[in-house]
Amino acid sequence: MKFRQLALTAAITLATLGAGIAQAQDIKPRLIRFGYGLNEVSNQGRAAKVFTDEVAKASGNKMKVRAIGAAALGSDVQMQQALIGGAQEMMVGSTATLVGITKEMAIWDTPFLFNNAKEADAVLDGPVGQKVMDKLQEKGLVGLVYWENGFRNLTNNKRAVTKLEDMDGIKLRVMQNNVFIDSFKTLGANAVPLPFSELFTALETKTVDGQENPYNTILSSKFYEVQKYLTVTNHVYSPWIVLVSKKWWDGLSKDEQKVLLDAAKKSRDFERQDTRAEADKALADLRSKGMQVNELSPAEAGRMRDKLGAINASIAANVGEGLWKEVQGAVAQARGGK
Ligand code: KDG
Repeated sequence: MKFRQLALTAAITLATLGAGIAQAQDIKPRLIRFGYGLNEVSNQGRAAKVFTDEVAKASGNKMKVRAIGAAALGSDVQMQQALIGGAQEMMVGSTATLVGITKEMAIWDTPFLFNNAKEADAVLDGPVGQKVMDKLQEKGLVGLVYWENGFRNLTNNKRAVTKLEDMDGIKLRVMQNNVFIDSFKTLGANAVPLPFSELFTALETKTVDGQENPYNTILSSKFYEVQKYLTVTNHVYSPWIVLVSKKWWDGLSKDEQKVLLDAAKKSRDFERQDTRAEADKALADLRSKGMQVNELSPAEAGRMRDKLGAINASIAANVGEGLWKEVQGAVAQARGGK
């Protein structure tokens, strides 16, 4: 009799344990790989952590984000392809590297489009920013929000750039994007398109002489170790964009999609605040690390603006006159015009 009782008890225990594991497996969290290109200790890395925490909190840990930085999952372009194929769930990267997928993204590369962050936020978060973002869906990507990469400035190892002629012959790495290639060719540089993940090595081995990025990136990517001169140009405002694989997104419930969108918006607000706070002190940090910093004189800045204005017509032709005019109108409205 005793043996039968023992056997029955063991059977009930195993069944309960099995049900427990099965139940635990039923609520196994949905894993989300979120790739990005900068170091973990950067504005991009800090905002990715905020996104990770917000998703866990809002989903009751049913959705788990693994934020993977330093281009460990690939360059922007490689991650974009992984999202389109469904091999990776999410990423954040530059809108400029999306132009091979959605040509309208090139509108955000227009030199001197925005004068300040207020204008950028108003246009990117407004109807036309959403319209450009929605264009991605037909190519297998879902854009959630824009983050701030920031206003871009010039660094190089050849000479201080105090006038346009100083750009002549500088081998300048640019993003893989025709607007950036055309812009710096127009300014007299030898534009060399390279993925961000290859940039530090290219500078270190003198494959290229210089590059252009916001202060935050110059600091967090330690470009000051391999770059001597920094010229303040603020020649273009660069957005980042948080992207989801549409293949994967379409398989989520509406509640799960809402969790991701709400978390993305919270990460955007944090990222902009964090990036701007860091940018305010980054220039002083770069000086303290030995970079020789100069600002273009108003006359030379005006010459650069005039020279770069020449490529606006090709941008408008590429993205479509309608979108060009709509964005210009949104900028004018944000600037307080009509
Ligand atoms: O993930 C890093 C990329 O977004 C990169 O585009 C940043 O501004 C950048 C650059 O110069 O490539």
